[in-house]
Formats: sequence, C-alpha cells, structure tokens
Amino acid sequence: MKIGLLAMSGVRIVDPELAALGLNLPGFVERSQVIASLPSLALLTLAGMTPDDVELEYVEVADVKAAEDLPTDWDLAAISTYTAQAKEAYEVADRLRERGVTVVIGGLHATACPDEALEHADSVVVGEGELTWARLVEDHRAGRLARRYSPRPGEIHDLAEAPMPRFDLLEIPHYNRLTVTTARGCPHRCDFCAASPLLTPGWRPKPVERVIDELHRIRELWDRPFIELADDNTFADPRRMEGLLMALRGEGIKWFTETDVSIADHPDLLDLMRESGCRQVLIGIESPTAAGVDGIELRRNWKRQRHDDAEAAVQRIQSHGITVNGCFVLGLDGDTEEVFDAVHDFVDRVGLFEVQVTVLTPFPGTPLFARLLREGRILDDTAWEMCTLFDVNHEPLGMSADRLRQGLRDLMARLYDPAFVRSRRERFFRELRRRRLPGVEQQEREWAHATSVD
Ligand code: B12
Repeated sequence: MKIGLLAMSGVRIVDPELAALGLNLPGFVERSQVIASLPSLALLTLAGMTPDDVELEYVEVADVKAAEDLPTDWDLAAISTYTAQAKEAYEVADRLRERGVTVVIGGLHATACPDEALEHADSVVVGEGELTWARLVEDHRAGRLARRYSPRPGEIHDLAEAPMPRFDLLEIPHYNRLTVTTARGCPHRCDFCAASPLLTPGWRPKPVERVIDELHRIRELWDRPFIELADDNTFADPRRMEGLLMALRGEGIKWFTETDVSIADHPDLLDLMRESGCRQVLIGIESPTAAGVDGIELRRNWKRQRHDDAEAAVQRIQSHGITVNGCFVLGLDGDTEEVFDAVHDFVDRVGLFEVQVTVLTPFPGTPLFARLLREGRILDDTAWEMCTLFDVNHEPLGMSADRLRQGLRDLMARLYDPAFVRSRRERFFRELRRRRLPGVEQQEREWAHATSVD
C-alpha cells in the first residue's frame, strides 16, 4: 500500500494592500520566511505510527495548481489543513478523487467542520490523529474505510506513547526549522483560540525523555538544528519547566517556543532557559488595555488578572537575554481605535524585540465564532480563506471593520519600520551588555545573520 501525505503549506493574506505592504517590510518578511517553511508535524507524526510495509510519500502543496503534478499511484491521500487553506485542500481532494485516489482529510478545520470536509473526502478524521490513524489504515487495507473516525468520548492521546515523527521523510535542506511537541493544550481557554484546545481540553506534557529522543533523531539528520516547539503553552506548569530546561541544556540546540507571561515569575529558570538555547518566546499579550483583555480568557479571566504586570513581565524576561515576540490582537470587543497608538506605545516603552499584530479572527469551532454568529457580527460565515489572522471578517464593537483594516495596515507600517525595529534590537543588546550577560556578542551576531536574509 502507498500513502501520500499532503500538507497544505505556506502563508496567506487576502487583503492585497496588506500583502503588498508586508512584502516591503523587512521585519515582517523575516518572520514570514522563517515560518512559511515549517513542515507538517501532524503528518510526520502519523507517518511515525504507520506500519512499516506501507510506502509513504510526504508532499507540501503550496497551492491548488501544484495538485496537477501529484502522483496518482497512491492508494490513499491523507490531507492536513488549517482553516485558511481548507477550500484549497478541498479542491486538491476533488482533483485527486477524480483521478481515482481515495482521500482522507484531518486537522483542526476538519475537526470543527467534519460534514463540510466529507463533501470532498472519502473519510474525515476528527480530533487527535494518533487515536484513530492505525485503525483507519487497517480499515482501508481491508477495504472497509469508514466515512468518519472520531475519538471515543473523553479519549485523549497519551503523550508518553507519542510516535516518533518521521523527520527522515523530509528533504531537510528545504527547512530552516523543524518542529517538536513538548506539550499539548493550554490551561487557559481564550475565546478566540483555534489551536490544540480545539482537539482536547486542558494541558498535558510529553515526558521529557521522549522530547529528547525526538531531538536526537533530528540531530542524526541535521547537525545544527533550530527547533520550533509546536506547543501552545510550553511552560504552563513551572514544576515541569526545570526538568525540561535541564535536559534541553545538554542538547546544544537553539529553540523558539510559545508560552505565557507567567514564566517571568521564575527568574532562576529564565537564566536556565537562555543557557539551554532558548532564543525567543512568543507570548500573547493580546491588548495593551485592561478593557481589551477583559473577559477573553473564559475560565478565570486570566489575561485580565495578569494584565497590570504584563509590561514588567516582558521586561523581566528580556532582561535575561531571551527575546520576546509579543502578540497583539486588534479588534477585540473591549478596544476602540485608540488601541493602534496604544500598541505602538507599549512596544516602544517596553522595547519589545519582536512584535506580531493580527486581527481578531472567528475560526470555526471556537467560542468566539459561536458568539459572533449569534450576535450577527460575522461578515461571511463560510469565508474560511479570510481566517488568516490578517483579514477582517467580523464587525468590531469599538470601530468599523474598515477602520480596523486600515488601522492594521498603518500599525504594521509603523511597527516594522526598519529604523524602529533596529532601535528596539539595539536597545535589547545594549541592556544585556550593561548587565554583562555572557554570550551577548554571539547572540547579536546570530541575529544580524538571521536578519540579513532579505
Ligand atoms: C507550525 C504551524 C504552521 C506551519 C504549518 C505547517 C504545516 N503544513 O502543517 C505553517 C508555518 C506553514 C503555518 C501556516 C499557517 N498557519 Co499556522 N501554526 C503552526 C503552529 C505554530 C503549530 C502547529 C502544529 O504543528 N501543531 C502540532 C500538530 C501535531 O497538531 P495538528 O496540526 O493540530 O495535528 C493534529 C490533529 O489536528 C490531527 N491532524 C492534523 N492533520 C491531520 C491529517 C490527517 C489525515 C489526520 C488523520 C489527522 C490530522 O492529528 C494531529 C496529531 O494529533 C500553530 C500554533 C500552535 N501553537 O499550535 C499555528 C496555527 C496552526 N496556524 C494558524 C494559522 C492561522 C496559519 C495560517 C493561516 C497563517 C497565514 N496567515 O497564512 C497558515 C495556514 C496554513 C494552512 N495550511 O492552512 C492557526 C490555525 C487556526 C485554525 N484552526 O485554522 C494556528 C493554530 C495559530 C493560531 N494563532 O491560531 N502554520
């Protein structure tokens, strides 16, 4: 049996003005280039639990046109997509099926909209693929592929049993980073979050030994890897943080991850984090205003609770030599058009090394989507191509949709202005030199190298 693993790939922005502007902003291009070439960890993971006698081919599908050239000798094509490329994935699926290939679709979008996916696929997988993939492959082999595979109620994949992703299926030189999961989920429940909390509730870590095994496997294929931890919140539990960092310290890698501001509560661990090769943490600050963050975390209003300390927390993290990529969501219900200047001022005051601004996006399956739909505030409730995080598809409360669109463009132009980016970076390194942190010169050289790609 031969299976084609198809990753819908690349990044998307629909707004032509923003797309054109983005291409001229080195600070924006830089991050896009880095992330645009990440492989699909989902498919590599499923490959890792596929029986050895099945032949596997991993292909990245940049757009629908690329589907013309896909092989047709596959017995099964397994497509992974997020929402923004769901319609493209459906077109690819339609074309493959016309040519006689059986198609299965899985991932966050298929989990939220399984019936829609089934209009274009022979079978759909809901939830974590590890729970049903082996059965699906056996069923297909036996000629009894079911239309839908879902976990049993309450069933959660045990990360201690995580399969080793088949990194060897990749042409490694095409990638500048590889991804590794160290934890799945998040203890917080933000109403707009469209990541792994859509698959399972709560937060659970992968045993540190398994993480290290994956790093060793990558090292066998790539001698100086840069690792992006594909977690939603790596350090949600401080009790586990030290063990993971100690283990990473011995690995000689550089890494990047997503977490929350609470890591600033552990200054001793921040030093260890830097020593272990952490170069950047991405943190959702969401809004510089208390009204903006109020109510977005649904369990304990956590983002509001931490808001007053957010600025100081970012500064504490950066003072340990770890750059912060602070993320802001524009168009939140509590914000007005004053938010654009407020974000700029926050970034300037704090000296944020890197910044990401996106617009509030109603992804299907999220509490936000259900609420805005009820309130009649989604502009087009099937325009999945607008789910890019940069395109406006809702009626904001505190300004018009047009004002939000224009505000995002203007703010991006200001934040990614090369002189502003340079001044924040110089400030970061000046501060580290003043604090006499070891290794600053080397870190500065690495960044200079990383930013000379355009
Ligand atoms: C790495 C990454 C990327 C890579 C993806 C590479 C690839 N081809 O897969 C790149 C850089 C290309 C990328 C692009 C984009 N991304 Co992105 N990305 C991530 C990131 C950081 C990690 C995702 C990951 O690897 N998770 C780990 C894997 C194992 O989980 P998983 O994909 O959900 O897979 C599991 C299940 O869903 C299921 N499964 C998945 N696919 C399949 C397929 C089959 C056949 C089966 C059986 C099961 C199955 O099994 C897997 C194991 O349990 C997340 C943020 C985060 N922290 O999670 C954002 C995230 C996934 N991205 C997001 C977005 C918005 C985008 C872009 C639209 C950005 C843009 N403007 O272009 C594009 C869309 C690309 C697309 N294909 O549609 C959103 C998606 C929300 C959504 N529900 O759609 C996220 C959650 C970030 C966010 N802020 O909300 N991204």
